[in-house]
Amino acid sequence: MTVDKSNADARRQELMKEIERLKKEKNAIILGHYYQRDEVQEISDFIGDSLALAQKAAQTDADIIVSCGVNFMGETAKILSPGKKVLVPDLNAGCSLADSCTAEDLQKFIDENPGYTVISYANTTADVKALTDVIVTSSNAVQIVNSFPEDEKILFSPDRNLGNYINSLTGRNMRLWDGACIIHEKFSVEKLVNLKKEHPDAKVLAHPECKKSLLALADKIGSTKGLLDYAIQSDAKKFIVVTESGILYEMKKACPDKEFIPAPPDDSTCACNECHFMRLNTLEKIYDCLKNESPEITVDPEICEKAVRPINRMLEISKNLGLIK
Ligand code: CIZ
Repeated sequence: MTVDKSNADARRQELMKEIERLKKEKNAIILGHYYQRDEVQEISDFIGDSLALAQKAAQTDADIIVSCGVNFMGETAKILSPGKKVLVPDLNAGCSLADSCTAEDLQKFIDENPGYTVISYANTTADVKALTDVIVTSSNAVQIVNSFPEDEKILFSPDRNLGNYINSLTGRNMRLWDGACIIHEKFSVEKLVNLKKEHPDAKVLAHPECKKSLLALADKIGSTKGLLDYAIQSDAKKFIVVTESGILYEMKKACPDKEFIPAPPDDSTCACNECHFMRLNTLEKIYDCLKNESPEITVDPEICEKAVRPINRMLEISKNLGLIK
């Protein structure tokens, strides 16, 4: 082992120990999204998709939540736990998709389309949630849209790829906000076709935030949790994964005997597709934010009150449909 590597390992161990100490001292928990760096997932108390994490946080009696993901995830945690302090390791962790739809612009879209029900993906800011009738996630969107009468006029924000995918499965004609996640848009069809040729025995797992041309090549389309569950239950031994490559950490942990190959983006020689914003969170920054109790995510209490309604409506519909208990 080189001196540099052993120094880095020692620092990592020291940070992990200090983070554990601060967590106990401050009655804090760490939420880690599936797209986080491996070491951030390793130190997290809960790992999951954005909504599952926010719900977990609301169920604990922790005083402090450290949300390791992107900012809208911290906001969702705050909306569901307004009495708790929500910290994020790096306030620069924005989200291209959430940021593609401001509340001001969505309000214009709503005003131009009177009489429409507004359905938004959970990957939105608190302000956008406050203008929404029902929130959906990529795991329940199809069923929730289908729970509305066939002639319901629906505006869907902010992801056009997910919106198109839902329209194709439900036969609806929802009007779509023209937003997208820069990471999921970046996957290359040509490189995926080549990868499939190299690994003909691999199943392709793709997230519905990807373009239609990529989804057409998938064996399974699903949310992060849906793809993970599919990989666990499948008899296949090899998978090509077409979503942010952080999910491979959990996939490999859950299925050590299976092989996971990240699908490459079209604009680089890099083999995997990483979200720069998600990767801003590091052990150093988690330690600093716990120590200093900053940066903190705050949401205007009035917005919190409005934004929780479409989330609760989603949970209520999901319960009625038997999707959750
Ligand atoms: O909402 C999430 O956590 C994301 C980004 C994707 C998913 O499918 O869970």
